[in-house]
Amino acid sequence: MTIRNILIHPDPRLKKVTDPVASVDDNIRRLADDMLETMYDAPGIGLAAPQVAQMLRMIVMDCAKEDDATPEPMVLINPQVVWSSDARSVYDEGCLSIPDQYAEVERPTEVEVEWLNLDGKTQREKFDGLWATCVQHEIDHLDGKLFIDYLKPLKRQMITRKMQKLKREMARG
Ligand code: K1U
Ligand code: ZN
Repeated sequence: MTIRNILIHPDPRLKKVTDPVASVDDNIRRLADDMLETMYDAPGIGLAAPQVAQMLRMIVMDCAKEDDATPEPMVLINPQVVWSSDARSVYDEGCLSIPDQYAEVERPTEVEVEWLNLDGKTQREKFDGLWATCVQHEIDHLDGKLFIDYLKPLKRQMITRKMQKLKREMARG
């Protein structure tokens, strides 16, 4: 397993709509292992393939809360929201591609999602709480959408400028 480099906003790859996974093979299973390791190392509760420069519809998540909780890693290939609740909830979201920046985003409280698992079998599950927020945030990544796209333009610009500065500093080493 390898810890992959996480792209930092702004990056054109984070704005692209990604391609469906054509077949669930060993390359995809290796990528899933690497994405989970990268997510746990960051640390984060989710990660989408384009964040590690793989332009595929694939996400990983583990929103098991407490520090000593049993890990609940999930890999979702070609995930699709098939139902959303009318009820909406607000969560102070972060993003591994926008480090140290948080903002309130409103999304459906519950969603039902269909996806392929690592055996290529179709799965369907209803998510609520942090899992629902996270799965919607990750599926947005597959459509080139970031949580800052839900914010007012001025706030979005402010965060983008901070990230441009951070990337200049990182490049200087
Ligand atoms: O997609 C990502 O960039 C990962 C992101 C997922 C996410 C966080 C909050 C709301 C929705 C989606 C993160 O994991 S940011 C880091 C984070 O939230 C966290 C890190 C360590 C412990 C607990 C949370
Ligand atoms: Zn993110």
